[in-house]
Amino acid sequence: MSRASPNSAKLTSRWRIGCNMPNYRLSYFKIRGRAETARYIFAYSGIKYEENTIDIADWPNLKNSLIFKQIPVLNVDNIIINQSSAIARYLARETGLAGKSNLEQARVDAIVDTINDFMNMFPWTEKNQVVKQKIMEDVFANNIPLLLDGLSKLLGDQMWFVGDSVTWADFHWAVCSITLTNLNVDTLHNHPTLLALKERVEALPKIAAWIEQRPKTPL
Ligand SMILES: N[C@@H](CCC(=O)N[C@@H](CS)C(=O)NCC(=O)O)C(=O)O
Repeated sequence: MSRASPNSAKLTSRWRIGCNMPNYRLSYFKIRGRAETARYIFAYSGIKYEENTIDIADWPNLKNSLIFKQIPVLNVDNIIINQSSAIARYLARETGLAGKSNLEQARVDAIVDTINDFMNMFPWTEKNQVVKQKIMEDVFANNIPLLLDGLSKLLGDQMWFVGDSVTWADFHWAVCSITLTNLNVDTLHNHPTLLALKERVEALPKIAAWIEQRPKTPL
């Protein structure tokens, strides 16, 4: 991969002086899933990385080699980082998207963790389709309204969830809300400000370019 300088004004000093840029390799399946927020950060900041798409046939071999047997993992100059939130948070800190103070960062983290709590309620790996459908409907009826009402309150009439500029919490919401609306087209009907935030993120030119070029997958 070429090692072009990242072009966001918010990058940390290491990036601004353009030296010692790590080699990044992101390993995940060919889905948005738990890697997409990190991909948005890469796209927005212009940092080059290698996308290591894991074919399902190759997964058992790679799985054996991983300490915690799960992906995504991010290889940073041969150091392996697991956990999608840790990966995205690290990239966000590196690129000025984590929040501008410790307090802002705590608010950003709380939003991401809350979204994840709710996304993890869905029975993603349930094999029985009847059971799966039943639980999905249950989560949409009984849990997702709490998430959406809460996020709407936090957003209020602001442009972004935290502070006066975009953070990875906004990216994470934009990513997860695609999955929510794919599962249930009515999800955002009563939450226009959350829909507008998703669209604001997707209209950022570098995010729009990434969305245009990424593989079209259901998840
Ligand atoms: N908490 C972890 C969960 C990772 C996870 O569940 N990964 C799934 C794919 S989304 C996986 O590796 N599944 C394959 C398997 O467990 O064999 C994270 O957020 O990274």
